[in-house]
Amino acid sequence: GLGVGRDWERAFRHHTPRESYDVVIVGGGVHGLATAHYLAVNHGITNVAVLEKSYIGSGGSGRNTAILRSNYLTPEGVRFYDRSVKLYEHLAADLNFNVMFSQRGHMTLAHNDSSLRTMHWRAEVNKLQGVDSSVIDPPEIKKLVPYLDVSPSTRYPILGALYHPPGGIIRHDAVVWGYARSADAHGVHIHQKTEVVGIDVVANRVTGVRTADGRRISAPVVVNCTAGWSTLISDMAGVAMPVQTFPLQAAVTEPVRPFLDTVVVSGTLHTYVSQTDRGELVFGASVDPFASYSTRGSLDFVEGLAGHVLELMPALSKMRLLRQWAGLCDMTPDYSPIMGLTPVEGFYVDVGWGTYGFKAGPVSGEAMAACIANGKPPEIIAAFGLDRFDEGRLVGEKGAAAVGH
Ligand code: PYC
Repeated sequence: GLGVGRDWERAFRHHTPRESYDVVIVGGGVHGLATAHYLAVNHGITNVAVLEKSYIGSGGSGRNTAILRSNYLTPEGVRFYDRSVKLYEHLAADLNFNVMFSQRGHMTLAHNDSSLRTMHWRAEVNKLQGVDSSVIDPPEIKKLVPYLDVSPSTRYPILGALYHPPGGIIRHDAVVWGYARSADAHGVHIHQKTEVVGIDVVANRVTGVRTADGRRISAPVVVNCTAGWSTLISDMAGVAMPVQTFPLQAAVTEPVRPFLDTVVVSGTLHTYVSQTDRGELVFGASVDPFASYSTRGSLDFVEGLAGHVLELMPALSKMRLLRQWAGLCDMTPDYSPIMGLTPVEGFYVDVGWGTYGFKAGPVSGEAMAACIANGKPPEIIAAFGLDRFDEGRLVGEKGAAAVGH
């Protein structure tokens, strides 16, 4: 049995880096790989390198809780994430790779009048953008998630929920591998263990990058698709980003019989939970309360998480946690991303994802590829430019966060 798979073809090839590429993408997560895929497939731009300092998907793409949704608060955000859900819906067919998207529904609980008001607000904005969301009451919630304690005697009684049927979960690693395989098949070079340590800029124009192994790779276009390190990479090009980096922790239990068909989120109790196809419960919370680059788990996090989860679903008290981990979230002042051109010609950014990055992978790749090919941001990301911070055009998306930050 151990020999099975030994002769499988590699999903993507190893190449010696060229001396120059038309486009260098920094960061081999879902954003970088999707950008490479859509550059090749939608625009015929294939002389592209993706440089990843570790292994592909080793950052936020492999550390998130795999939740997809488009039930945001601003019209710009709803349109953007809806396009991502639509791309995810046919991604398995587009990539010929099973990404296991399960549109099982997404429910955000309201435990007080002000969050119920926000749920109504989001539902109305969603409907106006053609996205399926509505506010449901405790008996409907109980029908969808029988294990939830909806009684009025809890510390934070459940008053209602924003219910979003198109939301769900996906196999996040498969999304990374599928985009990598497709980009590679179209001629893109993926270089793992290739850390960018410098970006060359001459007369306000990008000319290439330098790597930790001493190479200089020239390119007229460099795209920052990193998370966690986005400020450090942008600083190399002399572009300051209004971003602060915080760890976000998550944990997974032992597998049990399927009983939870819906993604459940509680902002008040700072937690979200879903059940994977293998039967494990995946939990997350809000970002850690201090800026840091640590990706270690903490006891403080699991203690708080366990207490909050048991307030929602007391029947889980005997379940054992198997693993915990953390990823890095680049928070912007308005909780919307920073995408598109920068003051340095040829230097593009796709950063500032906070806790929303994984679900935006496909639409970001599609939009960044169009931005690079046409030299200007497509309409769907026009609101997310870096210049909005100078011009006071913020896109406040904090109200759509799964949990408080
Ligand atoms: O925004 O859905 C979300 C989310 C889940 C985990 C982190 N963010």
